[in-house]
This record gives sequence, C-alpha cells and structure tokens, in this order.
Amino acid sequence: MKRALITGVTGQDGSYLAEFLLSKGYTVYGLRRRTSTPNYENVQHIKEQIHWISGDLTDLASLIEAVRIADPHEVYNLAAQSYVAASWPQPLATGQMTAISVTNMLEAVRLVKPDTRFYQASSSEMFGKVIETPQKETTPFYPRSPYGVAKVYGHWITVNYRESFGMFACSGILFNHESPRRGLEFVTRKVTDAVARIKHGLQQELRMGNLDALRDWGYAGDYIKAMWLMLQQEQPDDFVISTGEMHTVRELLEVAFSYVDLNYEDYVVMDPEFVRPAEVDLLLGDCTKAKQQLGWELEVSFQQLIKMMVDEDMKRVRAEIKYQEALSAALV
Ligand code: NDP
Ligand code: GDR
Repeated sequence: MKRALITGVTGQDGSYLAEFLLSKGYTVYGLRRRTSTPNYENVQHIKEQIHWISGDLTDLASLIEAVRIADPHEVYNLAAQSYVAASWPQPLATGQMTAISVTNMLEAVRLVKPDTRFYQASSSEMFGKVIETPQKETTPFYPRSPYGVAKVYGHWITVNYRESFGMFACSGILFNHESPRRGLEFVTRKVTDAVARIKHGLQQELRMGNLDALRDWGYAGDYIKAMWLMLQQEQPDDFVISTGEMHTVRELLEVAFSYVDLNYEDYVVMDPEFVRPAEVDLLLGDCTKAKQQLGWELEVSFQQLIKMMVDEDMKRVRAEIKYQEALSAALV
C-alpha cells in the first residue's frame, strides 16, 4: 500500500487530491499548521481517513519530522501563500511560505527519505508578462508579483534538486483551476458566491477589479489527476496543465449571472482596491506534452465549471437562510 504526504491538504487542491489518493487505496498523511480556528471545511468528509501531522512549511524541523512519521512514497507539496493579491502587502511572508518553504520540504525529503517522489505546485503566474502565447514548458518566465517571483524560485529549486541529487522531483506548471472549494477571495468563487447572495437578496452589488484580464480556467478535480500522473512516470519531468482556452473576467461574470437570469451590469461596481499594482494580462496554456506523455485529459469545460460553482453556492446560501430562519423561530 502506497503512502503519500500532502502539504496544503486543507486547501482546494489538497482536499481533492486526498480524496483521489484515498480512492486509489493510498494511506494519506496530511500536514496541518496550527491556526486559532481549525479549518477543515474542505476535508470534513474525509477527516477521519487522513493521518494528521502537525507542522508548518516555514519550520524545517517539523517537516523533517513529518517525512519521518509518514515515511512516504510520494510527497505533494501544495501548501503556500497562494493569493497573488496578498503577495504585495506581504512580500516577505510570501517569500518564506511560497519560495523558501520549497527548499525546506525538499531538504526534509533529501535528509530523511531521498527516494521519495516529489511534486511541486508551480504556477502559470511564473509566465507573467506575455512573451509567447500559448505558454508551454519552454516559455521563459517573467513574473509580475512577489507571488510569481516566489513560485519561480520554487520551480527552479525543484529542478535543481532533481539535477543535483538525482531526486524524483517534478514541477507541475498549473494554470488557474477552480471548484466549489475555491477560497472566497479568488475571482471565480467571489463571483459565484455573489451571484448566489444577490439572487437571494443578501447582497446588492459586487465590487471588482480588472475585468479585461484573460485566464485559462479549468476544474481542480481534473488537475489533481495530472499531479498524480506526473509521479507515476519512469522519469521525473515538468509539465504544463491547462485547458488551452481563455476567457475574460467579464465573460466569467456573464456566464455566472446569466445562469440565474441576472445581468451582471446591474450589480458590478469597479473598485480600485481590487486592481493590482502589476497585472498578468493573459494566460493561455499549451498542455500538449502532458496529453501526450501523461495521457492526461480534461473532463469539465469552463461553462460547466462556473455553473457547478453557482449551483453549489446557491445550495449553500439557501441552507444558511434556512438555518437563520430556524434559529430565529427557536428564539421567539
Ligand atoms: P489554497 O490556498 O486553497 O491552499 C493552500 C494550503 O496551504 C492550505 O491548506 C493552507 O493551510 C496551507 N498553508 C499555507 N501556509 C502554510 C504554512 N505556513 N504551513 C503549512 N501549510 C500552509 O491553494 P490551492 O489549493 O488553490 O493551491 C495549491 C497549491 O497550488 C498552492 O501552492 C498554489 O500556489 C498552487 N497553485 C494553485 C493554482 C490554482 O489555480 N488553484 C494554480 C497554480 C498553482 P490553511 O488551511 O491552514 O490556510
Ligand atoms: P490569480 O487568481 O491571481 O490568477 O491566481 P484570481 O482569481 O485572484 O485573479 C484572476 C484575475 O481576476 C482579476 N480580478 C480579480 N481577482 C480577484 N481575486 N478579485 C477581484 O475582485 C478581481 N477583479 C478582477 C485579477 O486581477 C486577475 O487578473 C490564481 C491563484 O490560484 C494562484 O495561486 C495561482 O498560482 C494562479 O491562479 C495560477
């Protein structure tokens, strides 16, 4: 039976990956950091099946101990400060959590169990400013945020450990991927949550930034399968994972609002607070290599993804309203 250690297991990708690996019969170890309020929302349904290990990405000793306890065949390094907009006000914390932490995790593996297969969650944000489109494994990086810069470090240190120490270390360059478990500050979820709240009369407007940005949005449930496939190959390598289709934020608004018969123009308000100091105007991935070498295929389209997210947010908001009504009735 294979053992996997996942960092970032409470996040969007970690929760889908844990489900997927459990369904394949893996023993799953999850690293969790101490927080004042425990956050198990994404993994509540599989919480008892995960072997929890306490640790923090910025604390090498805790990572060494995590690798010692899990004795893993595979490590998926997903944990990071993952919100691009937060990386300008917190550039040093982002550097620690998104860049240096990768070396911490690689060192923990190298010192305790160097034959472990290692996956690094790299990002299309490394491409940043458009140099070539569509972007593929050989496209030069030109990051446009402290987050993007940190991910470039994480990518190259992963390649460096592969080439220096012969470790089975892969870097997955994943384009934006979303789901009903996406954090509420990311644009897709911010929009689908607002659609549900506006439809139920709980919100009157939606304050947004740059509506012209173009993104290549896929479904997280499809993308975590690519992570696993990378670690099942004979040789370690780096792969772009994307849909090969891009849409503007404006199109996202159109799809989400019109799905519940609303017009986004009646609700969206431009707010400079959500405009970034430097923008990545366009991301479009070419994942030919992953399709050919990994046999990876996409299952959920952009339209299906956004509708799935609106459906889930509508359900959640209805449940919240019912709960509030029941609570008020009980207090009367
Ligand atoms: P999330 O923000 O949903 O999850 C991040 C996870 O990292 C959470 O479990 C969080 O724990 C954990 N974490 C953060 N800081 C620390 C720390 N110091 N020690 C231990 N754990 C920590 O991200 P996603 O699931 O969306 O993304 C997964 C990875 O993939 C990230 O590295 C992200 O940068 C990268 N990526 C994501 C893409 C996407 O479109 N989703 C695209 C390309 C790359 P807690 O619950 O305690 O906050
Ligand atoms: P991104 O995702 O920065 O691409 O990083 P995000 O959803 O935050 O932004 C996408 C685009 O939408 C524009 N935008 C807004 N974004 C947010 N969050 N809120 C707004 O109100 C808003 N208005 C317009 C942004 O300017 C941007 O162009 C995600 C993260 O998951 C990273 O961790 C990951 O590495 C990359 O995707 C690939």
